[in-house]
Amino acid sequence: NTQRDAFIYGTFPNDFVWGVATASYQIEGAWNVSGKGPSVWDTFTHEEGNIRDGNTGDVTCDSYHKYMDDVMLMADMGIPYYRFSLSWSRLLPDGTVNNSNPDGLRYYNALIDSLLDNNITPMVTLYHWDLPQALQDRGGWNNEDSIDWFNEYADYCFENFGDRVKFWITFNEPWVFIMYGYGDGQFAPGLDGGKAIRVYRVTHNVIRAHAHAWHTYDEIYREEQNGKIGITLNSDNYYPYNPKVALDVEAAERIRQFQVGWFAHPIFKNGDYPEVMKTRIAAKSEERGYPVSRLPEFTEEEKNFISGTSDFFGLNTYTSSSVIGTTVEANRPVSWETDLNVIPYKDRTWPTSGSSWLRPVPWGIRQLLNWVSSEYGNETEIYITENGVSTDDVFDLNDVSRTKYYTAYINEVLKAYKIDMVNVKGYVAWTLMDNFEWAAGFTERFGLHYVNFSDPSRPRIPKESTKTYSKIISDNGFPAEISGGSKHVSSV
Ligand code: GBH
Repeated sequence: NTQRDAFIYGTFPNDFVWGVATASYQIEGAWNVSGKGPSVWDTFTHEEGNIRDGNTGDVTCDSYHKYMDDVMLMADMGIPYYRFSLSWSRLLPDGTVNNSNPDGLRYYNALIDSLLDNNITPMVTLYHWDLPQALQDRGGWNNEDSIDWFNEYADYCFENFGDRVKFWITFNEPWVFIMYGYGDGQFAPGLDGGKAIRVYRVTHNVIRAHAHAWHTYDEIYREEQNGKIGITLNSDNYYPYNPKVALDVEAAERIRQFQVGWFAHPIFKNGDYPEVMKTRIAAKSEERGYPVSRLPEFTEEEKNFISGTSDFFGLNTYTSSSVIGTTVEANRPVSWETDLNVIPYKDRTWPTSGSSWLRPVPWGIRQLLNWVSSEYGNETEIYITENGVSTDDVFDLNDVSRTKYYTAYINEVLKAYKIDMVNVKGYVAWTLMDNFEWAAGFTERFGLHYVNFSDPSRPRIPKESTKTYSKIISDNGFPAEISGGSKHVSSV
């Protein structure tokens, strides 16, 4: 079932952060104008066969030209925070600070200023997957120099925007762009055959790049700018298929460690990978005749440098998955999956959405919040930096499934906060408007606003769910009914 405990009434703390999110490549368009350099996503979408409907982000929502419309949509909804990402190659066309693009600076300055004029607080992601192509040509995240490239770019952003931006996210979902981009090639830069070795090396660089940028902020900017900086990780709520079977319980914990712990254990704990990854990958490497473990090692100095480098835990989550444990070793080529060795299982009774991987399971977000809190300590502030649902109906203004999804999921976040005392500080909905959904192109719609991609002026129209989400925000949750007052939709 998808509903465990009954709907509850109650509100979030007064300083709870409410927002909507987008990402540069998914909304900006203007891929080659005003001095922008190409990113790996420009290259990837321009190559035939990579995107479901053959589409690209060349124009998408055209937010490069229409950002004022976006700000107005949020103002109309009463949205207090806007999470967006910066296009690295719009700011630094060849990826380096040797060549900066004044129009890129002007664009983000104008966006940030109009947000602030409308009382919307920016939350800025530095990296939402669109690496400058010029850096990919030098090996991208597989090159250790990427640690310095990212640090210089981050420094440039803190310096130019940090007077007004007080909430920074270094990386959005590193697991996704590493596994899909450098593992099997479904996402840019489209490299396959990397799941045995490359994904581990790339992660090793990305974690150090994250830590380096955090230290730069901490040492050079924090005192004057007074903001927060952290990382956003993604996970389904993985839980044991049968909670009474020890093998399943272990399998669920193992996949959480392999997906979330891979990044979070070093960053939030002791600077090092989870024990279960170290042991299993070493053993399986030896078994298959590798001279050393495929999982690289951090030096003691690096461990000290990495641990404690996130001011909050950014969490993106959309769905749940159960997992079945097994002792049979998979007889497939060595990979992250065979190192992990669990059998994922999706409950077919759950409702569907516009995306095959996404089935709404509201209680999953509460379970996952509880796991993050107990694993990384309840002093760790958690921000849900993405949560939302898609439809495959591209023109769905009366989006009942989305209205239900937000109501039910946010109510589960409220349970985590009020009943379980989880330290959850904010909730950001994905997404402000329909946009370029990566390899799915424009076939899956996650927006609170409909966008007509056939109309050159890219009009945005609010869907029904905007009203629901606006009301939750202005109520700061689900206040108890006052007699004669308005009644909340609680039928989920
Ligand atoms: C997030 O990724 C992203 O941060 C955001 O940009 C994106 O628009 C949003 O969620 C919605 O997808 O096609 O079966 O191989 C969420 C993690 C990873 C989930 C890739 C879908 C592809 C599954 N996503 N995955 S499949």
